[in-house]
Amino acid sequence: MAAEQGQILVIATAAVGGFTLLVILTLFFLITGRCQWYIKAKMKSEEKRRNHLQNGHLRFPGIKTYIDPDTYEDPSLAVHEFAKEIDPSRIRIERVIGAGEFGEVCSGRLKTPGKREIPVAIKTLKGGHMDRQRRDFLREASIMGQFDHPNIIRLEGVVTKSRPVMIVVEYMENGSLDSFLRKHDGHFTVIQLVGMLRGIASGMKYLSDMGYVHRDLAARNILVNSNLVCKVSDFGLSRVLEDDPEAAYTTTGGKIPIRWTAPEAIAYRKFSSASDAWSYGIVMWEVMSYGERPYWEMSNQDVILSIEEGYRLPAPMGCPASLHQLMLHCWQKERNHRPKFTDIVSFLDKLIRNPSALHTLVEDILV
Ligand code: ACK
Repeated sequence: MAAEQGQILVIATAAVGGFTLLVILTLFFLITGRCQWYIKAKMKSEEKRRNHLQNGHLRFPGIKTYIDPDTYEDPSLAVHEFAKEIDPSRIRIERVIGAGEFGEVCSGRLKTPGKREIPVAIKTLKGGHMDRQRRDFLREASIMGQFDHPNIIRLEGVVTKSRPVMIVVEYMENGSLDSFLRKHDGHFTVIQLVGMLRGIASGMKYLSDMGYVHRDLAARNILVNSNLVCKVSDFGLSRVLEDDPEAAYTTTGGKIPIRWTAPEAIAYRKFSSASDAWSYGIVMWEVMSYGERPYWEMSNQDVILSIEEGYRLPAPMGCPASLHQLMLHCWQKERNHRPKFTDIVSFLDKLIRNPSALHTLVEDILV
């Protein structure tokens, strides 16, 4: 009997011991497993955070946002993050095509890594420049290099490791839109002009989606290629305005191209995609009038006063009423009432698909 009891005791002790060990082991695996899961999850979220933060800049997956190169402590880091360094032996300069604030603009050829040669425009920084000039010059490349759109001028790369410092961009056979239109006064169909405007609006939609405000949208800052494709160019924030002969100093000390600029941007420097939409309306007027000067020979002060009193540019000769309506929409005093670039693109797309809507001219309504 005693022996039986002893046996039961041993079995019971062993069972309790075994069960306890099982519980301990289960707990141990659960805890270490959870720890590992927790560590893995933490690492993943850290990796995600690192992906969102590039060089201290917040990035969101799927939404590409523009990074102001001036937020880099060392601006040369910005240019190398956004622009490829080109070996100058790959560049063949052919001729001078113009003058920029920093030096000559040339046309030439760039040998691509596949050995094909492509036509390019080359902006050079003239010798004897200050560090500040070099930084301002390269700022444009740091901005352009962030964009990838058929209606934005494409950056091929930069030369910074040898002299002269250069910015190499795609070649646009027909040059600036304003002089191109003046040279070909009356030569295009309304549909061709609307096609050009559609391209510019599409480029501007891309820029506004990226959070980039151009501030100097004007026909002189649009380039045209041999297929009549228009591309937005001239990036560089304040530098653009320094460089623009149209930009005048305001009473608040800024330099602003008055005729192209929204009233709130002139009055208190409130630049936004909505002020770019005002400028877009002026570009529409320039295009439909084949490069006429907005407000003709009126002085800047008279332009400001007239706009304040409610005056708006009339429709250019032969301009469809629907396009003048769109211009007036872009020139609303209240900036939130102006169309977004996405609305402008869809409106122009509809006109292109249904050109009969372009037959009514403003002159027809007035008689
Ligand atoms: O009106 P344009 O012929 O076009 O004269 C000016 C000049 O250089 C000074 O800016 C021309 N230009 C600028 N960038 C380019 C480019 N990517 N392709 C062709 N021409 C250009 C501009």
